[in-house]
Amino acid sequence: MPSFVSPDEIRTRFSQAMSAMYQQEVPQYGELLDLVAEVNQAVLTADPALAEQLASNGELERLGLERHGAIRVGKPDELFMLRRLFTVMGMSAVGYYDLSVAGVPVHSTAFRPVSSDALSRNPFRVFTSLLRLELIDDPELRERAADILEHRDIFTPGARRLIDKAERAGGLSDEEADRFVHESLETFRWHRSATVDRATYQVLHEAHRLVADVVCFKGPHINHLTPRTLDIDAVQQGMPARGITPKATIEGPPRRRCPLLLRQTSFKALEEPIMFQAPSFHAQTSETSGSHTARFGEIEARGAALTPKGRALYDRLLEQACTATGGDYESALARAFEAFPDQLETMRREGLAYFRYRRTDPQAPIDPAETLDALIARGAVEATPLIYEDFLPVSAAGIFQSNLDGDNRAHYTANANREAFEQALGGPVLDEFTLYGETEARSIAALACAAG
Ligand code: OOG
Ligand code: NI
Repeated sequence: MPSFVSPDEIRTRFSQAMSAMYQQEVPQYGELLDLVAEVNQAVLTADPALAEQLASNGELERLGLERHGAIRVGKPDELFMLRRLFTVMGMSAVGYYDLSVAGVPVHSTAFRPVSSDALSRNPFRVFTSLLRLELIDDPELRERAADILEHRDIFTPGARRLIDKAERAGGLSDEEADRFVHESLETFRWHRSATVDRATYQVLHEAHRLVADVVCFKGPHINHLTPRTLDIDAVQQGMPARGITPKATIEGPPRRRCPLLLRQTSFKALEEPIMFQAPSFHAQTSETSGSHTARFGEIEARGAALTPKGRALYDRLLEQACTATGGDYESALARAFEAFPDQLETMRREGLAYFRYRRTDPQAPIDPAETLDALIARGAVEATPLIYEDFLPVSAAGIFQSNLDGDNRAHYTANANREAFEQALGGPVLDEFTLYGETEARSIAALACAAG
């Protein structure tokens, strides 16, 4: 047997290489990392119990690692190839997100590790969006965009060869894995020169800023990376003092004793200099220098994964906060979420969140007749919430929107097209609820097994 590097290890090498590249490309992101590290350190110092808990779960060493990044691609076969590329790193497509409802002409999935083991080794995910050219009204422009995309290949020949190799052989050697990381990184790199002239960029930009971002460049530059923070409110407040402009509000649920799902915030995308291709003879201007706004930095804080019932309640309360009139958004959000139980045991008993069940003393016998609730009540079994590993469409739309001018908000009739997305992907996306449900069920099965 040849010895292969594990997909988890390849993912770790890849996310580290990506982080180094992005810090070089976007210095403000390095500044954000610095701030996050400072805030995390302050939280750990102030809360030794938390520090101990993170240390005992082996989470302390990984605290500074990126949790996710995002890219946007333009054509179905790019998404198809990405699925193959991410498979080499042990990442599968989980979830379907329709962002057309929020005026963003894309639909998306998250490539991420799936098993608890793989997630704990390295949780790196990539939120991946596919442009929906069919949502552009002007047929001529649509065709023009499709034609430009047709002429690009976002993957290097080396990356394609190594992906083939990994599929055929079932893995990559140490040296191949390094080359794979190096070659794959090229797909995510920023290119200062657009593949089109200024006039073309401008019409696409007018159709929608995202269309220009996806269509006019050689590749789908990574548009942000996101570390984990132990106090997202503190980082949000600390950004301006470091010359970083945060988006107006934190997306997701409010601050709570028992954190829910995902809270995230970002700094506004930077205006970066780019070069256009020389225009054709008839162009009105021959100016080739310009600027483009796409890349930013984000932070996240994760909490409990909710069941469909809990999620429905979350969605309803969020909607309530968004449509509330009078007062500021933060207080409306806090008020709305008073209706969501903020005690783990209540959340568990009401079936609002998923949990992992563990015996507190693996030696103590369990009576098979005893119910799970009784075991928990007498402290023989402990229930800890599963952490949410996915994304939230309303939050994602908020992150997208914070980087689009107010006037760039398009109105599409909501029309999810999961079928077309999965066809491009080359297979179905996994269902997040099923994954959490299975993890919970496995932990219960282990208890049943212990009880004979
Ligand atoms: C992706 C925005 C969504 C998140 O964390 O929800 C996102 C993008 O701007 O391409 O990254
Ligand atoms: Ni993000």
